[in-house]
Amino acid sequence: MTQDGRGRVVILGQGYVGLPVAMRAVQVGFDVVGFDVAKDKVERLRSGKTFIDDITDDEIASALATGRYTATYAPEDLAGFDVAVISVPTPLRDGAPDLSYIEKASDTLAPHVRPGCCVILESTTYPGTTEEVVVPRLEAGSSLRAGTDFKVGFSPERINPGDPVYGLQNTPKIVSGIDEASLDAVSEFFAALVDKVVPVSGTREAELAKLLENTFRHVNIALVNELAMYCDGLGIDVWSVIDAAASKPFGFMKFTPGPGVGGHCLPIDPSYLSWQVRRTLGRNFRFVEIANDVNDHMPDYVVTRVTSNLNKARKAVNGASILLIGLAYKPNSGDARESPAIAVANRLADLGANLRAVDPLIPADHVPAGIQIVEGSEAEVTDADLVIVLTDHDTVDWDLLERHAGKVLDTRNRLKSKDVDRL
Ligand code: SAJ
Repeated sequence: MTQDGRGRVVILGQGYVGLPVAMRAVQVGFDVVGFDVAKDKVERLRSGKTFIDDITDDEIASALATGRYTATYAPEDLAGFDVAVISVPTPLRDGAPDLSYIEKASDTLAPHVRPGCCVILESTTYPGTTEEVVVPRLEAGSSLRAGTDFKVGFSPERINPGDPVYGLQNTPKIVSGIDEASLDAVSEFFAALVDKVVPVSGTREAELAKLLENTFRHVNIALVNELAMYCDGLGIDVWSVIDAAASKPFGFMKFTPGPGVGGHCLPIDPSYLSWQVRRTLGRNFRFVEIANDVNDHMPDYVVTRVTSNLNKARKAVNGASILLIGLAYKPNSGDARESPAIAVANRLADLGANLRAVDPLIPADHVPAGIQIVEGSEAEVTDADLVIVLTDHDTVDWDLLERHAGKVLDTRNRLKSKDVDRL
């Protein structure tokens, strides 16, 4: 126990979820071990260097300076913990949940589980994972009984990278346990870190609440994406329709069409839910299936709009000089994971287009081969046969594009000129 008795916390996974939890736990007085299997990440942390947008070098250096933050890739450093938090990736593999990271983390942690400790899973996963996957591994590796000897719970992450308003501390935190004592332990831990905890009745309810949050977004984005395709055929301005509907102060939440759905959450989380329903009940979760179909189709739809746009100028996609504005999956982020903009770029490259892209945020190693990153200069815009707005970073010179709106396909409704072609 540390001098103020907060206790010893180990956090498995020091990425965009685990690192903010580690930093906050140090801030409030815990003795924290940040464990990650990526040795390069651990070395960077040990040298006080960040690798995620939301945590600065200074925050890491301050944590190190307290003497209560240790970054490590050595499993033996997990020994003696009071609270363990598992914040590791849960990707899809061939359309099915890949729990290998959770399994590995549970097996690594298990030998260090001791009487009275508490293990909390944060990774987004399907209902049942905590009790059917994590608990058995912790019990097997420790010869202790969950509930009787140690506590276990689930508390979904709600870290929103780059969000200027909501961070770990001011976002309500759902907490759950395999039993009352576990719920109390999980609740007590996170109550020390965040402004508001939200206890729920069981770990499955907490696991499913997280999936509902993001499935809700995925389905509603698909709704407006499908509406956009039909509005184009009907000659109706879908953006005006959505803005008008959004004037309703209740019973409506605004979502906007785009080139598809990217990121580390929406393309993945809903499929964890539909996979669980299919595996357990043999049923298709139709809303998720339809949303996946619609959102996955948007890059193809954008390419059909590019083709018809060039055809009006009697040009083919093959050989056309196309300037892409934005490659990341969402504005003001450099994250390219599952980016629909890159899906569009790859399709256009396959059709023989000459592609250049303006994206000051995306790391060079995330730019697909064959696409040249350029400055958004006047020359680049005037030389292009077509400019496509795919991700509307604030740093783009939008006035310049307004002046050349006649050659722009805007998938984000960022330009206001009547000459622009928009989804
Ligand atoms: N998108 C649209 N239309 C919309 C909203 C989003 O096409 O109306 C696209 C985005 O361009 C992006 C994708 O969907 O490609 C996902 O966008 P997102 O705004 O959902 O951002 P994410 O993927 O970073 O989602 C995260 C989630 N946060 C967590 O899971 C902790 C989500 O719950 C948040 O609501 C979201 O951030 C947010 O609000 O920024």
